[in-house]
Amino acid sequence: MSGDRLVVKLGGSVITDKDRPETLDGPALDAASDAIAGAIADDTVGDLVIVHGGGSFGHHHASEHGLSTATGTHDVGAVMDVHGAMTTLNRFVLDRLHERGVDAVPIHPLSLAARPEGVDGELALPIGSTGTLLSEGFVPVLHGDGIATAGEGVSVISGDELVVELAAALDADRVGVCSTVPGVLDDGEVVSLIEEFEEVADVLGASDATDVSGGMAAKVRELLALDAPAFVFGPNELSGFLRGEDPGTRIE
Ligand code: IP8
Repeated sequence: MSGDRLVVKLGGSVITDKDRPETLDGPALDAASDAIAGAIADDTVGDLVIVHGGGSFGHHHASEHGLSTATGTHDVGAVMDVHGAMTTLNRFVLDRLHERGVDAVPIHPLSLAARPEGVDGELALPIGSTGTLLSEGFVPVLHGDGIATAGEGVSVISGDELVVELAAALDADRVGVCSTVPGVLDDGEVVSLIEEFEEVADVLGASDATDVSGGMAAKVRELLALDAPAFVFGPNELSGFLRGEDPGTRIE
């Protein structure tokens, strides 16, 4: 057993059909759940925290209501649309993991996190529940969500930002971002290592479907800020990452 502490993001575009509102990609979620359950059963993972993105659940509702990481709302209906869709998706993820014997427990960021100084201020994310669940042998599963934001009501927090915050606060050994692409691409080729944002600024295009939190460029920026190495890889590589391989693009 590697004993590594891992934080893994399942991209919303991986586990949902991002172009059709509130549509799960069942086979993709099954495959990701198989990879996670298999690695846990084989004892190749130490501690594991999972974060999933919004895909066609959160992003669809956030964009309908004009919500993003920079713009919030005081409309409780809008808050519930976004949060409700994300808890529905979270439930799907939990169910598939439970079916495979993974002791996954939900943590909903709307109930936990805040931006007490507004959209540009620090993220306040208490990690006592995540850390304690981890040490008690559970697999915490967080997700992109609404977040209480001073001056804005409720804005959006992306799974990527949660991954970065959790990895730093929980002293993760490795971070994995499972995306629809096999890594950060330059002219169709996977960039093997990124150490500076400027190295890849030109090749990081905008996301191709509704994404209110910034696509690949924002992901890379946030992952560069971490001490632990981060890897961006495609769905087929999830199992390898969980078993200690270094797939896709390494960001550090
Ligand atoms: O898909 C955003 O999370 P992401 C979640 O990780 C919402 O950017 C609520 C749109």
